[in-house]
Amino acid sequence: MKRILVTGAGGQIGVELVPYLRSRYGAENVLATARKPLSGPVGEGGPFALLDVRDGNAFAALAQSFGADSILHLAGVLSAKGESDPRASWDINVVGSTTALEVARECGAAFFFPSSIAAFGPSTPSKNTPQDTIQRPTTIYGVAKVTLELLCDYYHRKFGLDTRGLRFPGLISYEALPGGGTTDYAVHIYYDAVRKGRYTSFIAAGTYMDMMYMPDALAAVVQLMEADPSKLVHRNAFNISAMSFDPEEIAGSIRKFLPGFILDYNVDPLRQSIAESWPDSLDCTAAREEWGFAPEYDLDRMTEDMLARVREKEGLPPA
Ligand code: AKB
Repeated sequence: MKRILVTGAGGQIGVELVPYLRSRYGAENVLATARKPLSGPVGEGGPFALLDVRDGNAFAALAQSFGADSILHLAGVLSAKGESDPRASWDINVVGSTTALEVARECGAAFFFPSSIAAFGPSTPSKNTPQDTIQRPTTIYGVAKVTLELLCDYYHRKFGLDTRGLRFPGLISYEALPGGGTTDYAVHIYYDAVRKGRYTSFIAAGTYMDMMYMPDALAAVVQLMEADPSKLVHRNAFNISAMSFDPEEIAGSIRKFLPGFILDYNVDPLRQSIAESWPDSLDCTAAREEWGFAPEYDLDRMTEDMLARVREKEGLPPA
């Protein structure tokens, strides 16, 4: 990657990925785009442009004038939010993404997109979910992710486009809050632990989902994009995960650092049913073998860092 265009730069991943890329590839070589103006490191730390990803002409003109050799297409609507307006979710997640694929084809740019554990459904084997398996998701978000995975395969086979993707698990981070996802509880729990010493979970005890700390996710994107293309068998998206836990286990990890922490439940039926339709744990062998995926954070190491970072953000002294 030398000239990188990032869409959806104001989202949970974008606000961290853009500065990470700028520190590696040079600020001037990473063009951040979003639908709304952004302040801070993303909007002000390097080139920035307004872009609605559904506007193919504007998108192509921007990619061409910047000389993009890589398009990292992050713009999207998350799982739970998608269910409140499936049509709008489709519009952004599929129409916007097919536009992004076409722009990448016109520019001869490599194309990255974040797929998700949402690309699986209730008929997928839920434990140690294989890389290649049944994908019949029940959310509009998941249907869009499968569509994009298939399109990435198609564009690679038909046009030789350099497509690469990651099936992200729940991502835990402290720079920007996720919005409208099912795994969001695993971020909120840290904020409430620091602010109130307690958290009410909208996901039930015993519900396992794959998760990963943001520094590992950022490293994975760069590692995959820099991987030797001849080693990549999968051009749709790779299973990746660093840990799998339920609300009780993350609470247990928090109690190692905040012994009085209290967890109770007020389960949200929509997000609970989505969570139950997703895998409990992914098999990441293909990612390890094809491009060397190796996350560094386990649950306790992540918890220690998250609690410290959230305290800092809240203006509290170190514990
Ligand atoms: C969501 O919960 O919607 C996302 C995801 C797993 O794709 N975090």
